[in-house]
Amino acid sequence: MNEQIQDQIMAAIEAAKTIIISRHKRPDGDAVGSTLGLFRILKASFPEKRVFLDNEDYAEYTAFLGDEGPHPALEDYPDALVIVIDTGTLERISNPRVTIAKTLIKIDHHIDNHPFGDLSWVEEERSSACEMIVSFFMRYEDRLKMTKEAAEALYAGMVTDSGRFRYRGTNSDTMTAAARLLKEDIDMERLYANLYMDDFRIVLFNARLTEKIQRSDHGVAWLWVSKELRETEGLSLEEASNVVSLMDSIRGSLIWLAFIENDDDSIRVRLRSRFVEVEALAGRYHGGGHACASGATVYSRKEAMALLNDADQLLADFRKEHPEYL
Ligand SMILES: [Mn+2]
Repeated sequence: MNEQIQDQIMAAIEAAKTIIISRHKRPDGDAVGSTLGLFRILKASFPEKRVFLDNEDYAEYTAFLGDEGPHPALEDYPDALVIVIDTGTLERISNPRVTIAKTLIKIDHHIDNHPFGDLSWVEEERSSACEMIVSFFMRYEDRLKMTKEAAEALYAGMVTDSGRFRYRGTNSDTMTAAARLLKEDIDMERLYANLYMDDFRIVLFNARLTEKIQRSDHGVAWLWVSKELRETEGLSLEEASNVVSLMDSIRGSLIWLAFIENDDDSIRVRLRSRFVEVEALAGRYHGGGHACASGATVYSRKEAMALLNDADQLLADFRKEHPEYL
């Protein structure tokens, strides 16, 4: 099934004159890496084709991966093949023009509650969308060209989405794909320095915020970042959202949540977990994602506390069944 879809995607790529690649809003390392990686592979493999990236936003912390090239014109769309990577729903795509494309392809590893596209290749168990792009490349290696710059972008996405190869979904396919990329002589020291260093002000902020972590009755760890706090600390939304990782190593806290007040009145919720799955919970609060890493949105403090309460109940139920998990 997946092989057949990949063959169809490869045929569509080979037939297209114009290819446009898009990803989700507020892109993470995987969204940037997978789109930039495929973009560079296709540019190197098919110099005669017009290949573009087209997105309305980008991520500061992956800017070191390099230039995304010029945007296509609106007139390019009706004849174009558009490939959307790492994006579960149409609404999350950082490019509203995708719907006027001649052909739309979805390549993704999020839970597929909202299918879209003329062709859709979704593997929910994959550790990253970048891993899918690399395995796609390896399947057609006789017809495609890898470059060092493409490999760097793809490796960055694999590393970040798998939590440096720690999260669920990391398996022998992941390592095979990573091993293939390492043949391209990636500068690993530079890559990790760019991905994982924090400014000193962020380190100090994290130290202060760590003291503010709260835990619910059954151990759900949570943090609240108000709009006011973001402003006094001079934090971007992206920086504020990263506080979720401060809670990822607390014994007994199998679920952890960060609430980040947006500029409007909505509140972004980042849900993370180990062993117990939180995707269905996120789904009840305008969200979704992966089994153990999801996002949601709530619109009041009250709704946020309802979500927290549901998470607490979920963890209580899970603990009854699985007291052995730490
Ligand atoms: Mn991803």
